[in-house]
Amino acid sequence: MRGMLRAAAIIASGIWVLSVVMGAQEQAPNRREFTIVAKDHVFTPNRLEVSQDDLVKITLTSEDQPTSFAIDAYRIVKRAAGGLSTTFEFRADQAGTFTFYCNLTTDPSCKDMKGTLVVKAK
Ligand SMILES: [Cu+2]
Repeated sequence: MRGMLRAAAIIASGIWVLSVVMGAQEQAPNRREFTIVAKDHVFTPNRLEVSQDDLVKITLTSEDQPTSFAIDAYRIVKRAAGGLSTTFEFRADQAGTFTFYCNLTTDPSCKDMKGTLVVKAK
């Protein structure tokens, strides 16, 4: 009797593990890629729309001055040197509308470099 219960428990836990693994596969993250060009103190595009939990890959390309891409709520600050690119990824786990901006202070126009990230709730 005890052995049968144990066998049943093992089978049940096996089914549980299988369902967790299959569930994880179903929830494989959506990947989104964007290239943002910074030129003349403007980000192009200046609006990104993704869904919550998307894996977002951004390539930030400076076409003139050094620039950066910062989103406070996501604790992201990435720099691209003048004429160069930087690539980074993050999971858009917080829904909402966020401002991304250049946090450099070397040029007064940097404070006008802004865009919007929209993360649609699941
Ligand atoms: Cu700037």
